[in-house]
Amino acid sequence: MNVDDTIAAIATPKGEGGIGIVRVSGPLALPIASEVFRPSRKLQTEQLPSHSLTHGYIVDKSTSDEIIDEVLLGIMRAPHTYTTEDIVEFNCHGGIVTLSTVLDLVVKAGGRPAEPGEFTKRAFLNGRLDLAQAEAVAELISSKTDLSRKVAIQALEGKLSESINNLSDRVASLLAEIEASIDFPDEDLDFMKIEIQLTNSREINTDLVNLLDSSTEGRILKEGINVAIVGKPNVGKSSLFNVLINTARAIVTDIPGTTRDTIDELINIAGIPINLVDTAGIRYTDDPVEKEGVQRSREIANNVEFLLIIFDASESLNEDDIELLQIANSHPAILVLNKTDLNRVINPSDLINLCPDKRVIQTSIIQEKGVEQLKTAIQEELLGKDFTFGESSIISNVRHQDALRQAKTAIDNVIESLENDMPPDLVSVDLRICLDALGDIVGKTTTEDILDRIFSQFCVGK
Ligand SMILES: Nc1nc2c(ncn2[C@@H]2O[C@H](COP(=O)(O)OP(=O)(O)OP(=O)(O)O)[C@@H](O)[C@H]2O)c(=O)[nH]1
Ligand SMILES: [Mg+2]
Repeated sequence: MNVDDTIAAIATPKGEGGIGIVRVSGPLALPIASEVFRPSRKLQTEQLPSHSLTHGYIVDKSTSDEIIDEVLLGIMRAPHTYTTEDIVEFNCHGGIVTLSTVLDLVVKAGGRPAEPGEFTKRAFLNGRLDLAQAEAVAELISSKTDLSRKVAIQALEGKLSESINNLSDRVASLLAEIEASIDFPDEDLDFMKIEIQLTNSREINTDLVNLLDSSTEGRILKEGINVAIVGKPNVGKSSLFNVLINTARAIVTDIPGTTRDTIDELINIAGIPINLVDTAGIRYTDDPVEKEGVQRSREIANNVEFLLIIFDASESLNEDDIELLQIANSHPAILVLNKTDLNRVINPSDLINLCPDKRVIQTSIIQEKGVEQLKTAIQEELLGKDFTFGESSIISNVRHQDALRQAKTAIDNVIESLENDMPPDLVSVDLRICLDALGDIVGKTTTEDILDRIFSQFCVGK
């Protein structure tokens, strides 16, 4: 990729807005500004100080200085900028026609339309951000809850890279030691030395495992999770759906078989982005429309990542409930025992007898009782009881997770070789694999096509 030319893009969303920004980065940024911008005061663009805003106009010189927009010009001179290059930003009026016209003028004056993520890619190639930080920029932009924002900003600030670089340093010094013993084979291999190398390798392994462990929560926080409400008809599924999304969206009636199709809505429970799905009640039916709905519910019950399975406390369990309890036994789920305000026929123990590993939360959705306990239980089941967002890094990116797995396999092999007195050159091969895998995360060893794939997922203008 050429990093010597000057790139330009509309950096704000396409649509009407108070302001819209056209961003330009590269050696021609300032000459382009001189060409298309006319300050309202008698100033030369070249004289404007760095990191300043100046009022003026975008003018089209080809049509005798027609005014295109009234703008503020932001100037940021290299090297203290997002890309480390000269950057100018035109703060225009937000609106796609104006912004496109300004971008056209910038391109005519020597800019090239930027590819998705190209500004951030330059920040990476010019060494201002490492790859994990660059990826965190996209994660920050797409974060769906406050907690996922926290994970992203922590990575952008370099916390994750710090943990990875610390591990890399430890692997590198182990490698240096092992390579020294290859270079000087006559020296007696000190038994103590191998013990220390083993201890160090095991410590690296533990840290890799801890990072990998955080990826389950990290991925849920970043990508969210599908949670479906299932149960036989009339148990209160749609009522629970409405309470959790805080809107009377699903139709609730006392007629069993009310919900015929699935509906879903994105909600936030304790910082977890959840796509909540309401389903048709599962039962045997001859009605062709309901049958189709029940079929969908069964598919969802068997495929969705997490289930809230509802039972009616005022009715004894029937074979439809038994089918649901069997599904619960083989799926991540919470059992909800609803309608506890009515005459009670079943107790939590009746459910636990048939489904011993699952948690039962008792509710009366009509009285909004037990809903908070249910939310806490959902949070604990999805993130683990002890989850707190703290100092330690969280892995939220599949690419990082894969690289950490490779690093762990390699260090497992190192440990095995050291334990079995294998020759040091064999150990050093695995240590190099481990080092490269860690290097991939922060972009030290990442190939051009992987970089292209990563940055192509960004938005244009970032
Ligand atoms: N007494 C009592 N009634 C409830 C409770 N929760 C829901 N209901 C009532 O039960 C009936 C069925 O509720 P829905 O939410 O439509 O049940 P559903 O499981 O979605 O039913 P289908 O869509 O037919 O499968 C409605 O009349 C609700 O008002 C509760 O906790 N206590
Ligand atoms: Mg319903």
